[in-house]
Amino acid sequence: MACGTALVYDEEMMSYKLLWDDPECSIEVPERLSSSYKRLQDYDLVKRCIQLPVREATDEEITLVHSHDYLQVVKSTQTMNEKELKEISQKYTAVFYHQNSFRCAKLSLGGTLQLVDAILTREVQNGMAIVRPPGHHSQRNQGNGFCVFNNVAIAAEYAKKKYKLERILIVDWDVHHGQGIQYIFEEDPSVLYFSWHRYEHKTFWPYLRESDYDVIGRGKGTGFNINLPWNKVGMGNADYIAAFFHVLLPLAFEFNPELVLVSAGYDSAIGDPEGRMCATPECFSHLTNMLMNLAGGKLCAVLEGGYNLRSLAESVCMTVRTLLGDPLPRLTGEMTPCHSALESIQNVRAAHTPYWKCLLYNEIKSAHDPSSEGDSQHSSDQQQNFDTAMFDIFLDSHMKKIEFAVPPLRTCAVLPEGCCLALPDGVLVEEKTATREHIIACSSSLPNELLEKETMLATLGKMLVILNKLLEYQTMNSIVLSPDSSVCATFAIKHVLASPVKRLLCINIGDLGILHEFDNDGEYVCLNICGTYPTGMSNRQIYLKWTESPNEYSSFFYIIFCCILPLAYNYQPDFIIITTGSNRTIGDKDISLLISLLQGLANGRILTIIPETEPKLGQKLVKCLSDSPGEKHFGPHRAPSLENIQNLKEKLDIIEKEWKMLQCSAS
Ligand code: Q9C
Ligand code: ZN
Repeated sequence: MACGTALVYDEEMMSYKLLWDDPECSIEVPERLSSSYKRLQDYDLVKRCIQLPVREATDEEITLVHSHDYLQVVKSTQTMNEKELKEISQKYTAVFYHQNSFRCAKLSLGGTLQLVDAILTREVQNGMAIVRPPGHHSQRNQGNGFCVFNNVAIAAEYAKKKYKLERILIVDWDVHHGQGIQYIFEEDPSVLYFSWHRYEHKTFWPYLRESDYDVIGRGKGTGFNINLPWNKVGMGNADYIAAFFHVLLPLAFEFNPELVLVSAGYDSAIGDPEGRMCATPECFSHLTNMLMNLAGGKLCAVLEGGYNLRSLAESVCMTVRTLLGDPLPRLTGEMTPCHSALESIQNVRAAHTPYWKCLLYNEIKSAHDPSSEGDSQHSSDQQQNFDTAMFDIFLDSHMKKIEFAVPPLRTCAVLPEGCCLALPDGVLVEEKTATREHIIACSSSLPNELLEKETMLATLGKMLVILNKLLEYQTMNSIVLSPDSSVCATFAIKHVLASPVKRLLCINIGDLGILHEFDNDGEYVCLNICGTYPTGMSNRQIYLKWTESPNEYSSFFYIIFCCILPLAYNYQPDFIIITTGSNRTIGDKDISLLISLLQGLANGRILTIIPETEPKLGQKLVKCLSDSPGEKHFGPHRAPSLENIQNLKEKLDIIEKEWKMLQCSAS
């Protein structure tokens, strides 16, 4: 079984640089690599990765995408003098060549292909290549935007050819449009290309009409090119996360890729002089985590841009840390996407509506007109007077506040007597139990007769031990197989609310009897997903109806991205309790996917409570919670039913005023 995270790095790729004065190219410096690597070492991340050596890419590999003529040009730069190098560079746009450019470009591409091989031969689960020159701007016949060979595009062609892959997703989170990748796959439905980019209505480099949202691919590739132009600077965490929920992820899950390639540019992070955006380094942990749930976790991140050395290094570390499976740092700040971001998101959704089943019901959405909302204009003013030193000071204090703690235990389990789950590494079965008096003291909210059952007391006793471990962050997450989910959940909710935890999120799947009577007067957020529900509902006690037909592919990803995750990210809980009850209308795989994605929140602090009569579900969830290798196979999916969508949109109408991350689709 594939496990482990690979890291590709070689300092030889620092052996080229800009030789003359050119303000347009001066930011692409060798230190981009060393400062990223140094930071990875500082955080002890390098030694936790499997280091892969780079190699030179072959002519045959380079010409998977580039012309022989262009290859000859790059080859010829090896023996040029400075004057000739400058002349040849000026034939292209925003790119510079050096005597070592060809060698480094071959290592950069070869390193990327080494990573693809390691992932697709299952030597590793995922990985990152810290390479330069970058690739996503380069085209069949030319270099462009610091890029010599198109590493990620060639990686996709290579994977198609060598491993017979039929569906590859490329996510380009660099702040520039990877027009090179777009041109290469424009007519190719086997590669889904997503790029967001600073655009400002075509006034930002590379100033292309074809970077706009309505350029969606051609011929057989129509619908497989997704452009999300940012028309303002200052986009932040909420905007990026909203773009993932409302554009990329639903389409990516419907596409069901066999491999995810990330054009991982960090000029989209805060402090970058090119991007002038505001997303903090932790945001990249969350983007990475969400993509790790596609393609069975086969994710290959390849460095592109990123010119603020501090921000770049921290963001690279966040990506690698997440690939390794560490708990994610929490996102801070107001989770409200700005008006301009919502407009771009709506535009690209509308442009793709004819091509994706999950967007089919776009127009059913109640009219939400973002122009009527006066709030959430961004800090673009702050971005007008750009001052690198100011961002360094910000970043210093910001990084100090981030919690990197990894709890000593990953998963604690409470299992009934005689239950035999196959327990993966990192799972501890709780044997300690709290005293009868202690349990009773903590159960004032429960009817006494419930505590009379010996098995119930035994479960609550162990759960109490686990709850305290969770609250002290001695364990990251936990699972309880219980004789009665609703009793356990009620007990757990009370206990957590009595602790310093400020924001508790409960997600109940199926019927949970007494929980429905347990009054939630706004102390926490409770999301119920069931087949039937009461009529009353508030912003904090939410009832959603969603029914999956068994024996069919599932469409649950739809409600996850359009509702559950936006709400959860909006709320930013400190603690999550997930409970399943009887008559659930959601399958085992769907609950696994949900839990896998929710682990991005609350530092992964999740308590899962399921009925002891469901050991098969327990087995799946324990693997998912403990991050067992090879467990993230969730696809393929199907389109949601009209009935489910209608039920959902009715409810969304009520709560989207409070939960700004829900606002998404076209009116
Ligand atoms: N101030 C990459 O990030 N210069 N390439 C634009 C506008 C070109 C970026 C000048 C930027 C190229 C890989
Ligand atoms: Zn860039």
